Amino acid sequence: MKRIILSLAVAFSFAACGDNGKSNEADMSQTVAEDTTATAQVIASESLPADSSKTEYGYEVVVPGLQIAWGMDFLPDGSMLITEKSGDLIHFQNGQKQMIEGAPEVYNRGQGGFLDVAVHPDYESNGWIYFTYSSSEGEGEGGNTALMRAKLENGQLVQKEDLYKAIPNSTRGQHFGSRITFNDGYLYFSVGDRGNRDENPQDITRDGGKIYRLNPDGSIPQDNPFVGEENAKEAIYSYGHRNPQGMILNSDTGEIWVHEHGPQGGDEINVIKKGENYGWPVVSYGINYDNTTFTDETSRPEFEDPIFYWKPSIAPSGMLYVTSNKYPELEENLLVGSLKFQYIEHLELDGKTVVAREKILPGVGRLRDLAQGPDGNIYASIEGTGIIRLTTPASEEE
Ligand SMILES: [Ca+2]
Repeated sequence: MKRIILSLAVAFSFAACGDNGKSNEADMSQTVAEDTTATAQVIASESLPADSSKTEYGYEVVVPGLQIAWGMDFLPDGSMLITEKSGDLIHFQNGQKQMIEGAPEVYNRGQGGFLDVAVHPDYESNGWIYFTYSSSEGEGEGGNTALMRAKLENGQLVQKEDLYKAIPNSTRGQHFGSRITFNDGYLYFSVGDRGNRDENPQDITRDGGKIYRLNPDGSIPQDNPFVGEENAKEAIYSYGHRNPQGMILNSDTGEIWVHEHGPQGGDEINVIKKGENYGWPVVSYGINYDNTTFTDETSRPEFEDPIFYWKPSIAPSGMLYVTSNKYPELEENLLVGSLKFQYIEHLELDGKTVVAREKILPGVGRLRDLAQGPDGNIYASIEGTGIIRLTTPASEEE
């Protein structure tokens, strides 16, 4: 279901008319008439208190004995690929964990390490598996986020291809991103601002604080928004992000959505649009974690507003757009993991508007990732516990 709502960006444009002289009412009405993809209004979590879930969800531990399983995805046979942040790549098949040989060497520092894994949607015909991880390849001390693809044969990664490496390397431990998602034949992945918010997110000639779009072989789509711009990183699809650690294809709208781990009170959900700037750190709903402020502005006409932000922050990690009919109340809704409050947040959607929130499995542990298996079940990665399957009273009777 799609609804067209006058966006707050337009409202702010009106407010800003007198200041920048660039806008006038005629231009604005033009914008409203043409912009049929206007984003929904900005919803604050404060306006939607999260209740306990209506359904009494439970869980079963499916893969025990993991530390920080940062990413997971499924092969068509239902077996699971799992990254351990410290560097292990695990194939979980028929109840057994098998270490995959030949995993990339990771720079395991702070928030960096082995990050996401994603199986190509046409895996059965092409066999490609994609990974993001922090890598020390290239010049300079430290590391930055890299994207690789490879095939899995006899418990080993083969035909490894380095597709992207963000530069420069940095010894800072913050904000590597990273998630991988496919849409419409393209691969999208995220790199956080690497703890350098003043230089990276607003500069398209630098990596960091970006969503990237590539062809699955790593080449740059010629209709990427900054192709041909001087010194631009042509893989960039959108910019002005902080640390996106959740990314999904909303299969209802056909859009890539990300959440980004924000400053204190500034975690956001953004609908990704080609070439747009999401404002970090010029605008934000948050403040620094030491309670000092860095901006008084929450929105500007030239930036894309989030559709939702959390205040207080939940420290989001992992996101899932549920398409399975095994969980009727979750279908076509979002699930987001909370590292800080240790539960799964269910965000009920009406189009692009979050209309309700609830807490699933409160106290379960620090959530890293969420995924839906080919069996239609929902899985979550919990630090120190492993991979769990979300159950309902109905599924437990089966
Ligand atoms: Ca933003």
